Amino acid sequence: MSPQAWTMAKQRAEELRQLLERHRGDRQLIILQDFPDPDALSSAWTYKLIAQQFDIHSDIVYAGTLSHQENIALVKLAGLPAQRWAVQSVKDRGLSAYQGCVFVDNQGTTTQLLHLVQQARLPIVAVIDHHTSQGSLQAEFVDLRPQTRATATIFTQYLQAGLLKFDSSNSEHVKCATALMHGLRSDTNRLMQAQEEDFIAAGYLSRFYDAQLLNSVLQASRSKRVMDVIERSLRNRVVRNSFSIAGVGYLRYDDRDAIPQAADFLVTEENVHTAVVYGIVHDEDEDLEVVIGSLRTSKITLDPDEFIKEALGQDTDGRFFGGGRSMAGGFEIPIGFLSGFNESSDYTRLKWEVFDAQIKQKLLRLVNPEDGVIGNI
Ligand SMILES: [Mn+2]
Repeated sequence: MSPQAWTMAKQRAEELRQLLERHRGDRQLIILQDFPDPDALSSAWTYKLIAQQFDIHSDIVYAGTLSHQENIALVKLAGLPAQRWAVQSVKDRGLSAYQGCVFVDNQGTTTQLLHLVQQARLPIVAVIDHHTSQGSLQAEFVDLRPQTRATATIFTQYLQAGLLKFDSSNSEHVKCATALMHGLRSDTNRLMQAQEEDFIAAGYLSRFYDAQLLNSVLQASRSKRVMDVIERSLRNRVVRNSFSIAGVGYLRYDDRDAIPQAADFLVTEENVHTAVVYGIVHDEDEDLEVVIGSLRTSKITLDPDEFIKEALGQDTDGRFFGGGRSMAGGFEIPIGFLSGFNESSDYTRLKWEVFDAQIKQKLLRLVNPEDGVIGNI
C-alpha cells in the first residue's frame, strides 16, 4: 500500500472516530442487504464492536434471508449477532428506539429497509461500502471505496488505524477476525483477486483469526436444492463468445443464493470467462415473484456494473435493475402484474419462457451483437 493510500485510510478512520464520538450513547441500526454475504456480516459485526467503545449499542439487521450455507455456518459457529427483520414486523414495532442507522456493504439499493428508515426519518449516520456509487444516499459520514475489493478490508484498516484494538485472548475478537477473514476471502475469490491492501488486511487478521473455525465455516455443505439449481444451470446454459448464460426457472425464496453459486460454478468452464445465471424467485410469505440474476467474471476488463446496467437498462423510474462490484454483479427485475402463483402449469411455464427469452435476448445483444435474436438461441 502506498504511503498516500495509508494516510487516506487513517484519515477516514479518524473521521469515523469523530462521528462515533458525536453519537456517543446512541442506539443505532446496522442495515445489511436483504441477502447478506460474509463480507457484509463480518463488517457489520466489526462496526458494532467499534461502536460499543463509544457506548453506542447497535443491532445488525437484514430483511431477507441468510441462504448461503457458508453464511448460515458463519452466523451459527461464530455467534454473529445478526437478526432477520421482516418488513412487516418493522412496520409494527417502529424504529423509535433508534437515533440513527448505518449502511454497511450496501447503499440502500439492495434492502427493503431503506424505505422504512426514510419513512421514519431515521438519520443515516454512515454509509461504508465498496460497491460503485449508487448515487442518492445522503449520510453524515460516507466512506465509499469502489477500488477496494471488500468492505472487510476497509474495516480491517479501521482496526489497524486504532479504532479498536483486537486482543487474541478475547474470543469475540477472535471470532470477528475470523469472520472478517472469511468476508475478505469470499469477496476476493479466495484472495485470487486480492490487491495489496487486501493482503495487508489479511496479514493483520492472521494474528487473531481462528483457522479451524474458518475451516468449519468453509466446510458447510450445499443443500440438495442448491445442487439441483446448479444442475439446471448446467443443463440450460448457452455459451456464446466466452459468456455462459443460464436461466434456471423457478426457485424458492430460501434457495435464492443458489443463483450466485451456480454462476460461480459455470464460470469455471474452459473457455468461459463470464457466467450469468438467473431465475424467478418466489417469496411465499409475501406472494411476490422477482427475477434474480447473478454475474461472475474472471475477465479483468469486464466491468460487471457497466455490463448489467447496459444490458438490462432502467425501469420506468430511471432506476437500474442492478449493478456490481469487481468481478461480480447482480440484478433484480420485478415481475409486477404477472407476479403470483397460477394453477395452470402451462401459464407458469409460459411466464418463465417469456422472461427467459427477454433476459437472454438483452444479454446476448451485448455479448454477441450479430447473434442477439431469440431464433438463434
Ligand atoms: Mn462486499
